[in-house]
Amino acid sequence: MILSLALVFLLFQQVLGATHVYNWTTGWGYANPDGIKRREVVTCNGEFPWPSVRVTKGDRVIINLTNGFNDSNTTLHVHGMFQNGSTQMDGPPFLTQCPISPNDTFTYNFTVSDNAGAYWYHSHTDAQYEDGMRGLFIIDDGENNKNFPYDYDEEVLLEIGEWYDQTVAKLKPAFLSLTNPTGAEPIPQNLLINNTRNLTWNVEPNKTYLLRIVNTGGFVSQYFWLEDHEMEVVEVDGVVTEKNATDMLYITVAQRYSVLVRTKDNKDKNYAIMQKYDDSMLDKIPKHLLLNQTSYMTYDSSKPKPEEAYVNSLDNFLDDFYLVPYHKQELLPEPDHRIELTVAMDNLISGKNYAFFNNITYTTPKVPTLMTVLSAGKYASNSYIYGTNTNTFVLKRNEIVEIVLNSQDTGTHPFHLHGHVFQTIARAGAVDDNDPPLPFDPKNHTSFPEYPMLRDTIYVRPQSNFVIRFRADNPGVWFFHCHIEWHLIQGLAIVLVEDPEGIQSNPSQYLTDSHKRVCKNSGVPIEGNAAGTTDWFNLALENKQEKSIPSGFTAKGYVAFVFSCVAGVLGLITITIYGLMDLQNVEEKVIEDLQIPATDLLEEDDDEEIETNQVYAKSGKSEGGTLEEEQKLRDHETTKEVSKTSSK
Ligand SMILES: *[C@@H]1O[C@H](CO)[C@@H](O)[C@H](O)[C@H]1NC(C)=O
Ligand SMILES: *[C@@H]1O[C@H](CO)[C@@H](O)[C@H](O)[C@H]1NC(C)=O
Ligand SMILES: *[C@@H]1O[C@H](CO)[C@@H](O)[C@H](O)[C@H]1NC(C)=O
Ligand SMILES: *[C@@H]1O[C@H](CO)[C@@H](O)[C@H](O)[C@H]1NC(C)=O
Ligand SMILES: *[C@@H]1O[C@H](CO)[C@@H](O)[C@H](O)[C@H]1NC(C)=O
Ligand SMILES: *[C@@H]1O[C@H](CO)[C@@H](O)[C@H](O)[C@H]1NC(C)=O
Ligand SMILES: *[C@@H]1O[C@H](CO)[C@@H](O)[C@H](O)[C@H]1NC(C)=O
Ligand SMILES: *[C@@H]1O[C@H](CO)[C@@H](O)[C@H](O)[C@H]1NC(C)=O
Ligand SMILES: *[C@@H]1O[C@H](CO)[C@@H](O)[C@H](O)[C@H]1NC(C)=O
Ligand SMILES: *[C@@H]1O[C@H](CO)[C@@H](O)[C@H](O)[C@H]1NC(C)=O
Ligand SMILES: *[C@@H]1O[C@H](CO)[C@@H](O)[C@H](O)[C@H]1NC(C)=O
Ligand SMILES: *[C@@H]1O[C@H](CO)[C@@H](O)[C@H](O)[C@H]1NC(C)=O
Ligand SMILES: [Cu+2]
Repeated sequence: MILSLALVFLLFQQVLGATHVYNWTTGWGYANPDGIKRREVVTCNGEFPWPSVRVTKGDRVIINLTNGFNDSNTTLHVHGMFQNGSTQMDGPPFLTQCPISPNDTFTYNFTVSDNAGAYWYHSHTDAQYEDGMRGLFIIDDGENNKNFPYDYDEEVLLEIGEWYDQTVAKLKPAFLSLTNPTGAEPIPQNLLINNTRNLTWNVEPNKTYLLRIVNTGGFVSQYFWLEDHEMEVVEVDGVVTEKNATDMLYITVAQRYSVLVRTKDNKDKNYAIMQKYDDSMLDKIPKHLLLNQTSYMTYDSSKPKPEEAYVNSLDNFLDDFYLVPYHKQELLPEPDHRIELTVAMDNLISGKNYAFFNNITYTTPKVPTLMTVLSAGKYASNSYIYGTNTNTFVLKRNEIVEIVLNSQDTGTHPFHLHGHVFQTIARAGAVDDNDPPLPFDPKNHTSFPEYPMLRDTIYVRPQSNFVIRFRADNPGVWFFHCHIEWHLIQGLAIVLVEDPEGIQSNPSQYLTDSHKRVCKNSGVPIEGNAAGTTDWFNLALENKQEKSIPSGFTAKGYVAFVFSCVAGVLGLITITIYGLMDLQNVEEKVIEDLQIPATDLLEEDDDEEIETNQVYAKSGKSEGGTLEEEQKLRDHETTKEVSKTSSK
């Protein structure tokens, strides 16, 4: 009797799914993942790294996230989770919830209904995950992953990423500042593997491993290869694929690859696991940066460790565009709704470098967008109420949406869509820095794949384009953004309000008590438009981006000017004045006031990126301020900002 009751219970559990509860409190501690420098890291219940989560498809997950920081807000996002019927649990602040204030707790509560495979979770606030607030989130498809279509003997997780020797709190003020006019991203000191380096993976011969590789970094893509071992790709971003064998992967941040690795039939030697920076993403390559990181695939620990494994070319990595999903899905039909996005990076009046989709740098609304949807009634389908500076697009239920992304930037960017996987139907090659950007031409493109690859994070090549499609069948408020944390800070994001009526009519995605309390504690209203008012079409008080640089004054010229001013306090005051005044002829006025030869100011740089040093050198020449003086000033600026942040 007891046995049968237990059986019934087990059966019940399997049908309904288990519930997993995690009580996590954030905090600061110390760790030394790269073995070079002990530094402050974000801890989970006092520990680092954050735990791996493993659940089975159909299970419920409850994460009570308590903000244990003294001076920062926080939030948590499970990357790739569809959150179907639970958009309010997705995590991004000002989209689906309010920022969680220090000492407050938010309860994430959702069922893992349609996802399986390798996922991860991370803070969606202020690049906190670069400081360690991230972990793996693995979902079995059925008990012991029994519904996964390929055989393997053992599953092994591998988290890769990058690491800075300083916290984001230190790096960010210097990054988003007038002293970094080209927006050069901070360069990570090391690549990590499982939150360490020089890792040993003990393998047994004659076995098939399912190796799940997850890039939880916030900036650089990595080349990944195993010496003399082929990898058969079987899953990307939680989408099972037809097998495709390769010797090398190219993994952007936020992407996941699961591969089958067949080990040798003997234990004669050990082999290298290699990670390499995509150094084309770095503005400059520091002399001592270790570009190739070696770890060890060890068959026999008594045998010597392998040396670094070289390859002749990095060009032969698997091009994920050609992967075919195992559960084939035909090319979606011509779109009902096409969204064209142009990516650019440029300076605004302060001289800081921002990122733009269609000239807009994402600026948070005063009311989280989901709460605008829930409180706006019939106006929810009018995109205007979500603000003019949030790049919000309203999608109709079940329409086919196509996003055409044209990048004018010379870097590679990984873009991520929340709430969906999308079909990648076109992606063009990289365009050389000296040539003009190549926008997608709907009248001239290679034929779309019959069964396009599906995933949730995809890169665009330098100055190039991609086209993705999906069906708007998941009511919710979803971010589409660059997953380079620095670029998200710079505003490279849009918001999709998908099927607002569908959101309003499903009580399972209404605000919980936890939402309401968190909003109250952070002083954020839970109803109204982007400007925080229920006078729905009045956006007078919405948050806006800074002004543009006055026309006629080129960004580079402005930046050069700013640099020539940085030499002295007088210069800073001047900038403030110019920033505040709506000048018609700022250029002439500046030249007049400062008596600088116009050629020095407006000299257009042929290189797309001016290296910070060059700018310093140039301004040093034109305005007589010495390099050292400027360096001192910059250091002073940085330290000031930092101490301000940490004493808050
Ligand atoms: C989480 O905390 C609640 C109380 O806040 C407690 O009842 C529960 O047992 C805890 N769960 C775990 C898994 O720690
Ligand atoms: C890895 O090896 C390098 C070079 O030998 C060493 O400097 C570093 O401390 C090691 N890191 C770890 C985490 O073991
Ligand atoms: C955490 O989750 C549990 C579910 O086990 C819930 O009962 C409890 O109220 C939550 N605790 C907090 C502090 O929110
Ligand atoms: C936390 O969020 C609230 C609401 O947006 C904001 O007023 C406050 O400045 C934030 N705190 C920090 C430390 O960023
Ligand atoms: C934190 O919150 C708890 C209750 O949730 C309260 O008892 C405590 O006083 C708070 N601490 C601070 C420092 O605000
Ligand atoms: C989680 O959500 C379910 C379904 O809405 C609800 O029954 C349950 O009480 C919630 N649990 C917590 C801890 O909020
Ligand atoms: C990497 O870390 C994960 C999570 O802690 C662990 O399950 C896995 O076994 C580690 N991989 C290797 C190769 O050690
Ligand atoms: C691996 O399998 C082959 C044949 O299947 C066998 O000959 C060999 O001994 C095995 N190697 C080891 C180390 O077990
Ligand atoms: C890194 O690896 C690549 C590919 O094997 C090789 O061409 C390059 O020389 C290596 N660089 C260094 C610094 O070891
Ligand atoms: C495997 O990838 C190559 C390109 O890397 C592609 O040409 C081929 O069609 C793919 N095959 C399958 C079955 O995915
Ligand atoms: C962005 O601004 C440029 C220059 O002001 C203009 O030509 C272009 O049409 C704008 N693009 C969009 C999508 O608004
Ligand atoms: C079509 O695109 C290709 C590749 O970008 C280009 O070489 C060709 O000139 C284009 N043809 C037309 C008619 O625009
Ligand atoms: Cu980017």
